Amino acid sequence: MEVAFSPKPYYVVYEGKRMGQCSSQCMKKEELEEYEVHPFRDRICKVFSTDGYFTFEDILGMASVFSDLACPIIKIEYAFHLYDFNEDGFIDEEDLQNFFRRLLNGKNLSEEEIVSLAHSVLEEADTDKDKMLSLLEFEYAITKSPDFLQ
Ligand SMILES: [Ca+2]
Ligand SMILES: [Ca+2]
Repeated sequence: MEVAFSPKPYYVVYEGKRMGQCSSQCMKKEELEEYEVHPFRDRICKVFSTDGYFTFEDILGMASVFSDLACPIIKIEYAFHLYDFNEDGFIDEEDLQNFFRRLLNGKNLSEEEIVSLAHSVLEEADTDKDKMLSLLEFEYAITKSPDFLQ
């Protein structure tokens, strides 16, 4: 079965309450619980599900990406979609601020620190200086610092 990355992003609205109404082919709510504490849970649901539901294929796709055996490039491409909060195909400074706000939630970082962190990451990774990270720039940055994906 083809479970490789599809470049077509899913523009679906995720409704958490629908999760419990899935048919038997869908993932049960309990099976998703390990993702509930994930700071990007809503993005994971959005990127991987179809119309807010998890079909069997969606779950296979998600499992294949989160698997240790998954090709790093596929993981990076999914991460790119997860972190592209405004879904414009690039990761800009606002996306990065969103990312750090979620990732460092509860770490008592001030808004200024988040903004400056996002700015310095963008500065470093934005090789063509257009103030946005393309998939290629993102891949390159991740490859240099694999911890970023964790
Ligand atoms: Ca974006
Ligand atoms: Ca760029």
